[in-house]
Amino acid sequence: MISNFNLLRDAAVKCEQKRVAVAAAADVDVLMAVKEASELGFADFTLVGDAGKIKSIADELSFALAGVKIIDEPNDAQACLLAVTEVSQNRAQLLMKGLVSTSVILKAVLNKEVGLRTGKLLSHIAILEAERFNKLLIMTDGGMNIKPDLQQKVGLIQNAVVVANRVLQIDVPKVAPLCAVEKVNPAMEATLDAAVLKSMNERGQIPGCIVAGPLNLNGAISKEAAEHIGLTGPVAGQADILLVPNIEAGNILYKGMVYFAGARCAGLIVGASKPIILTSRADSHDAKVNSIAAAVLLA
Ligand code: COD
Repeated sequence: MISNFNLLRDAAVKCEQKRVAVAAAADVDVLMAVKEASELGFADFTLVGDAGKIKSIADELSFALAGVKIIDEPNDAQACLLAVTEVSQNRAQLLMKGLVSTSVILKAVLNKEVGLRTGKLLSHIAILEAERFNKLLIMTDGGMNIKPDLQQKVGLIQNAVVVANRVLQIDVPKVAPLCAVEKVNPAMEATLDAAVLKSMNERGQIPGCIVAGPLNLNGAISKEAAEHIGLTGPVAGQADILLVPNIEAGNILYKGMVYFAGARCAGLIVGASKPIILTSRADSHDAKVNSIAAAVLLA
């Protein structure tokens, strides 16, 4: 089991070398992350964006661009489509979001001609490392699916299980569909979905994991809290995957962990034919490098 980002980075270095296509790469923060990942030996890079700007930022960063391929395309939406095409034509094995809005790159990923659709649900995964926990937590979906229905929640769990298996090396992850309370309340839709997800898991409809719910956040991640509330079973207090009820809950939990608790993090989109490294401008340099490492392990 990979329990922290240092171990995760070590594992990424040992993986077979992959190439990452970066969409709209002309940005200092993005190129700093590319430089570090390239120096650490995680991957090679194809940078799509304004070539003049990319070269001048690289100069400022003393980044020699060794092994880097540049595709000149100053328009962001076009740069996303070209970067996606690099991946769909297998000239690169991973896609990374540069300085472009999330919805623009996601639309390129979903493009019917050149995109990376598989027929499966695409979803956002955050991996979080908080000082008080001696393991990495997976949280989904605070970045793509706005208000997932029950069927989409099944897809979110399935995508998260793949990340738990391949990136965190957890064979049978424990999944907590998060709610405000730990009992079914018909007025709270998330508790109804949680109970159904648990039942679907028990009947083999969501394999490869253990789902329990409804669970509140403390009941999901703290053994002491779970005991105090009287929650039993393998997931209570020990969840590996936190399934949030909607994008707002996920986004707030993610930013709360990072800003209040100083958590280290990584962000990915999964479910496409290849992993997508998706961090925002506000994410730290550490988060960007962690995300590249996590995607390399997933690929
Ligand atoms: N998985 C697979 N296919 C999808 C998904 C998905 N999650 N979402 C849409 N599709 C397919 C649909 O089946 C359809 O064929 C096509 O894509 C277009 O569907 P729409 O019209 O519902 O989707 P769009 O293009 O309007 O929006 C898709 C987005 C992902 C852009 C949208 O859901 C979105 O903006 N999500 C939030 C992204 C965001 O702002 N994140 C930032 C939070 S930090």
